[in-house]
Amino acid sequence: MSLSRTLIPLAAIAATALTLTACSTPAASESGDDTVSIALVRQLGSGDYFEQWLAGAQSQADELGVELSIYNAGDDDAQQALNIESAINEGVDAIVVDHGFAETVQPGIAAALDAEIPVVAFDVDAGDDRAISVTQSDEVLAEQVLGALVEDTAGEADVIYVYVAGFAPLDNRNVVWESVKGENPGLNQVAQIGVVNDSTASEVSNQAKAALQANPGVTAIFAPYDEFAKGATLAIQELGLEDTVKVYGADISTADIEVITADGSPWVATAATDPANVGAVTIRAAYLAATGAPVEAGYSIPPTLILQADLLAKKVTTVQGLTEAFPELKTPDVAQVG
Ligand code: SR1
Repeated sequence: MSLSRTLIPLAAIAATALTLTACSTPAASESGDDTVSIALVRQLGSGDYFEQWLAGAQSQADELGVELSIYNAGDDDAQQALNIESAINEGVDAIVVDHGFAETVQPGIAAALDAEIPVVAFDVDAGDDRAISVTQSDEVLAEQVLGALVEDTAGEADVIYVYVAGFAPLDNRNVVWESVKGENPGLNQVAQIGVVNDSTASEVSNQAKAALQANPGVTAIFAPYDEFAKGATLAIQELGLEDTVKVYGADISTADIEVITADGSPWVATAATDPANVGAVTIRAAYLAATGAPVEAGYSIPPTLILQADLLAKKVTTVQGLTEAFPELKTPDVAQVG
């Protein structure tokens, strides 16, 4: 498993922001170094979502003059726990824990908080009220896209569900799926598939193909993570089932938009935030905490339902175009600095 750690130097652009905040940074003032340092400890870094999220986080860090250390456990949970320890030993001003399993990250999060290092937990159950949480309103996200599934199928469909337990956002979306099934007895989950690793899309594609072949009556796949949705889409295309089976996904990227808007694509709906925006919000929350500024206990970024038909009608081809068409995807006032 890979471990990458990158130290990003202070960007010149940050000088003004640093002048305003340096004196209130406990760790920075102790060491006599004015630079605010944040460690980003990730469980996984591959895939469109995580790459875009990092781009937004990095760009926000650069803008604020933050020195961002990036630890990527590459899907190795034990490594992620060790990386939290390393971040604590590094003496950073704040730690962002990005995804991971509760049992592997909670001891490290508690240790960081005990050491008076603020922790921002993105999409992970920190298990400690002292941590600041950032989420994407997963319940709303699942409700939005499942609303489209129920509307398109009139609540009557054999459905393949893609899910891996233990990831907080997927678990939260799963609660909604269970409730939607309860409210729509005509929705029949005929198979559950799923894997999360560095090859999620291709492995889910193989699983989806097998599940589709075993269940010829399927008309919908609920795949609430874009790597899942890409895998499901590919499986349907390879089996030539685009006219009968539709994909209801989550997340968005320029590559996803290309898949959704391709001729005859079965991926008809997704519910999403702008991942780069969420990365930026997370860094701002960590910066506020690191500098002793007022910070909320948690931030929830609202998602938007994005239909294939809307993308086609609005001629959206990139995430940049998407944020122009759906300006609510930008949330500059959430965890505002200064
Ligand atoms: C493996 S968890 C994947 C999810 O994390 C983020 O919340 C994204 O929305 C993605 O769907």
